[in-house]
Amino acid sequence: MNPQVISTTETVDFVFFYIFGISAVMLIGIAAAMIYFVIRYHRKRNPHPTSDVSSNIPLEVVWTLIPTILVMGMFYYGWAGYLALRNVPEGAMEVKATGRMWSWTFTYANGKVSDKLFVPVDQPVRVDLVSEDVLHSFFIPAFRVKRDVVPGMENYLWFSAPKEGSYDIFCAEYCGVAHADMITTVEAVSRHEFEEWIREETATEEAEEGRALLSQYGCLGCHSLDGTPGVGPTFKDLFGRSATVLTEGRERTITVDAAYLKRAILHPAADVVKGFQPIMPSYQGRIPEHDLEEIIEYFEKAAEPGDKKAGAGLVMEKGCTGCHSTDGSRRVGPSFLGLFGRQVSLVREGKEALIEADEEYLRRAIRQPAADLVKGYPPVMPAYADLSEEELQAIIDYLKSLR
Ligand code: HEC
Ligand code: HEC
Ligand SMILES: [Cu+2]
Repeated sequence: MNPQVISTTETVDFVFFYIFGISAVMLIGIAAAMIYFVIRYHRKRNPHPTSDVSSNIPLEVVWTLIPTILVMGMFYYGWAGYLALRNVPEGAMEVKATGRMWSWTFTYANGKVSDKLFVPVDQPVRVDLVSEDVLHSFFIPAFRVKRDVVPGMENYLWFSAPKEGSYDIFCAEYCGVAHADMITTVEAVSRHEFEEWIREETATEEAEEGRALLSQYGCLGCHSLDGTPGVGPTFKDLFGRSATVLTEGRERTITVDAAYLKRAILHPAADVVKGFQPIMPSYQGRIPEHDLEEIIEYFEKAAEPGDKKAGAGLVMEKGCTGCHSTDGSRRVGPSFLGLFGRQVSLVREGKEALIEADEEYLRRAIRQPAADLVKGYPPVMPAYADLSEEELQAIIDYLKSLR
């Protein structure tokens, strides 16, 4: 059996139907013979035992040989199938699956992390299985693969998705109260789509490109990024701020949005920011549409605090979303939605207390979850002592943004 050609689904299904088929034939054959004998040799028909057969060598050889061949056949196909499941085809893509109470995350070769397993179709994928806490089991029913995920042990499985689509992934080893929530999917997409997805830039890379364009077009000679005054207004906190501009000699107040930015870059003389000289050159015809869009996007993105974006990624990577929803629904833990500033009933050293969820409280709830317990919830949150200070801050900023 060549695992390059035969998928895990075909391998397992073949062995299953082979053994099932033999079992069915045996069941029917034995039951039929038994019923026939019961009737044929019923005492009423044969009041006196007549047979005195003591042995029949050919018969004994037949009933030993046939079952032996059948059972060895089951063994052969079972073993060949097992090898096919354990021998990962050459050129398989490697992904690390991390299981924890109660979520899965996937880490790809380039460092990208996701909560669904993205794979190209017809590509063998080797999944290395890692547990951060207890025993889990990684199970993709559609591909007939299931393997325990054991803390401290290296384990793996492989599969190849034959068609584009979404295939369930379960945890198949009871691992605590929210075990049933350890569900995610394999997202099998075309190779082209996968390449795009895996290369999708992180926020930092996008920001770097935006800055590179600003420098390429010479904008940074007159505009600063960090708030220092220059010939032109600073780009710091540009998007969304209000500015007083002179339009045809008349003063008006505008809010910086995409349309305004476009006008400011292509026709700087149309609106001149108050307090500045009208010396900005027009970039009409000098910036390709594509670059212009990217610059505007850069300004838009720069308006969102970077920590918020990083925080959203972190709560997925660290597995917080396995226990906390961001949409207000109750999971194992309270929802993150509207948490900041909420009144929280706590059990602290056995006594109840009502406090407001401020930054200090969030920090403690993440670093030392056992210190204060939110009333009505089990004490199952792990302590995240290894989060760096920046990571913690990014998570807190993100939580604050979930109003
Ligand atoms: C020669 C200096 C100079 C260069 C080069 C320059 N600008 Fe300007 N820019 C200015 C000045 C001065 C103003 C304020 C007067 C005005 O509105 O025209 C301004 C205004 C702006 C504004 C409006 C800002 C606000 O606060 O409302 C935007 C946006 C802007 N520039 C973007 C750019 C971009 C993008 C580039 C590069 C593609 C660029 N500028 C290149 C001098 C410059
Ligand atoms: C294993 C499930 C689990 C995981 C994983 C988990 N938590 Fe929790 N968390 C809980 C439970 C249960 C509570 C409520 C009981 C308590 O206070 O410990 C809670 C409480 C909290 C609270 C206080 C909530 C409130 O309403 O006052 C915060 C904040 C919090 N978690 C943040 C996090 C962050 C951030 C992460 C990821 C770094 C995380 N949690 C991971 C289960 C979890
Ligand atoms: Cu599990």
